[in-house]
Amino acid sequence: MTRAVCPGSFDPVTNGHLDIFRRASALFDELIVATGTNVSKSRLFDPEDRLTMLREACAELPNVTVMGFEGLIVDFCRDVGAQAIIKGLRGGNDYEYELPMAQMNAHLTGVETVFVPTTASLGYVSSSLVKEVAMLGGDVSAFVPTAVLDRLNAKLAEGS
Ligand code: COD
Repeated sequence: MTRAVCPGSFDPVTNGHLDIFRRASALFDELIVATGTNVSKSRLFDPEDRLTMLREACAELPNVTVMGFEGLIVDFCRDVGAQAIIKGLRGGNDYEYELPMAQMNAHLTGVETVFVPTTASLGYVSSSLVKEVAMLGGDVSAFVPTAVLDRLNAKLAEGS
């Protein structure tokens, strides 16, 4: 049984993330999408909302489960018996950011990181840009699943 974990903030999950889930889930028997906290980023959605949106977005992917995690990702991988961490790469900046984390995680427990290149048409999509464009009144419907769009609009309406 091969099992991988795809971790992220997913604040919120985008079509770029979903594309990585779909493609990575074809490579492993089971894929666990794990939402955690990136301490260097401020967040819009609380962990429960991010979990709900991820579960709705992944409902059609039969071998994907969604979980939350706290603490080190390597400890979570050990707890769930995952052999690999999946990370999507959009370009050089992602690589520079992800490579030392992959090396640190390998050093800590030996878990391998598998990099999946973005689909070219989704390479410019990020949670941060989606939030910024939506906050300033732009249309982000092409970049997020419907479940996210509704919550994003509701969240922004709360703040206005
Ligand atoms: N196409 C392809 N991939 C994409 C796209 C896209 N359009 N958009 C984003 N991605 C990829 C990102 O490159 C990343 O690999 C993944 O999707 C998740 O992205 P985000 O932005 O939701 O998540 P991050 O980068 O904020 O998540 C960081 C973690 C929470 C995974 C990280 O901070 C972590 O592991 N924290 C736990 C604490 C820990 O173990 N720290 C030590 C690490 S060595």
